[in-house]
Amino acid sequence: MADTRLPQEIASLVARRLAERRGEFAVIGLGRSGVAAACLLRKAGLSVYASDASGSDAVRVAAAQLEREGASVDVGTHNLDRIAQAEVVVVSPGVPPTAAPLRAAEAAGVPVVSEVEIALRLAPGLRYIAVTGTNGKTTTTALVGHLLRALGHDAPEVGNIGTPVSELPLRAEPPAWAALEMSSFQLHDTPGIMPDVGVLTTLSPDHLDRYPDVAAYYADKKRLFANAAPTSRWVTTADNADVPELIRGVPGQWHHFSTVRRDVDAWYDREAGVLHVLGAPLVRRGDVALAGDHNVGNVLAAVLAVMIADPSHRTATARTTLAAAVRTFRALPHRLEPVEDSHTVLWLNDSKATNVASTLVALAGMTRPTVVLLGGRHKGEPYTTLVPELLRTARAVLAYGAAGALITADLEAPLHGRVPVEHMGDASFRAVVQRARALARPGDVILLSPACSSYDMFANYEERGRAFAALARELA
Ligand code: UMA
Repeated sequence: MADTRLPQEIASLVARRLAERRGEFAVIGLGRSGVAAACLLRKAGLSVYASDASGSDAVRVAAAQLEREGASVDVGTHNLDRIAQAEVVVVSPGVPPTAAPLRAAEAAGVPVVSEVEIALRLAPGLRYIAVTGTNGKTTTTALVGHLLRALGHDAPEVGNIGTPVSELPLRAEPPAWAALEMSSFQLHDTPGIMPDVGVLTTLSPDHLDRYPDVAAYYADKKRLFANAAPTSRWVTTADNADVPELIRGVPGQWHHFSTVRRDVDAWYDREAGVLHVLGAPLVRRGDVALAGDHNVGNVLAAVLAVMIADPSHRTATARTTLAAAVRTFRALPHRLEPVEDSHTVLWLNDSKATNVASTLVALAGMTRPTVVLLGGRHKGEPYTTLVPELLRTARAVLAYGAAGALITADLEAPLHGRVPVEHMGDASFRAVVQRARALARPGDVILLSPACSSYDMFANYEERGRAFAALARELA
């Protein structure tokens, strides 16, 4: 039974319970989010019961830390009765809504919120630009943080990008601003979100291993606008077919960016090679050190968001500062990151491409024959949408890991033998990369852009990307 209360009701109920400081807060999951939330709640003087279904070494280390902070902790189990009696449940984003502790909380009418919600309530003065979207949100968030810092703000990047928001109020000098990346999982449980500017980068199917359908995933993305008002400021793309429907009727001042249209607030003059924002040229495309049109979109989105966030960000001096900052921004690791470029083969680590749409963007950017590594844990989307780009650019496809058979089944027939698809069976990641090396010819690209999560072989996409980079250096 889902919680039928309005987001505003849940947010104010949680705020009240935080202020009252009675009863117990139950934290579910002892990953980065859970640990940070539990520490913050303890520092705020609240009682905490934290639990994790796993008994892994990492969880035990986290549990020991939280016990030192005065929390009561269970490892390897959730005490459902205790959770049902909690004042508030704080859930980690990786815990699915169907998990037993969440069902117990809902059945008992206990409000369930994210670590982000707790942090925002306990950092009331924080100004933040929140970024969501299927792809581009991490790079856009990193750009927003980079630009805000260039303007002289202490503005860390937090949220899905890696650092829990709950770490901010614990700092000796909490920052005034933050660049906040929000995943759909986090938005699901952050009813009080009210950013200075909210950014929606792109929309396409993802996470179908967790959501029953695309509509449910999009509904969580829409929660960015849960507290929209006429004074809200929003930035989104004009280039996506699904965005207009999602934002229809959402109040606020809307600003659009585009890499194809010119009738918007931030646009790309492709012929002249110049990015324009709010009525004036900002920076030359050649001075932006990021590959691909999608990154032009990310830059336009980030600059637009930062400029509309505050009038002082729109002065002539600020504009010059922002342009200079765009020029010094570099690609993030695991996002089309060149990791080796010797002996005429270029190795690109795009391990962050954990969905089909993201891999499609990577393939569209390829200008050389490419040996493509696809695989990992399947997330529910068909791989057939990759066919046209694979036909255009792929020398071969290596389908590996748990999803290898599904990928092969989806691609083999439509590629008609014009692009060989090799199913790697239960080969190790090393064997897969070795095979890619053997297939690549001088001038080729070897691209790891898996379109799947990494969890069949690795702890996370970063570990997968590092393994690929190490093998690239060894084998090149
Ligand atoms: N767990 C339980 N009970 C359950 C299910 C899980 O106790 O029923 C436990 C697991 O055993 C584990 C913990 O919950 O110990 C996992 O928590 P988590 O997966 O939420 O991991 P965190 O370390 O808290 O990381 C989360 C985000 N992870 C996910 O959304 C899956 C991180 O995003 C984020 O950086 C971090 O919070 C800080 O905000 C990662 C991610 O993969 C990068 N995000 C997805 C994406 O980008 O596609 C959404």
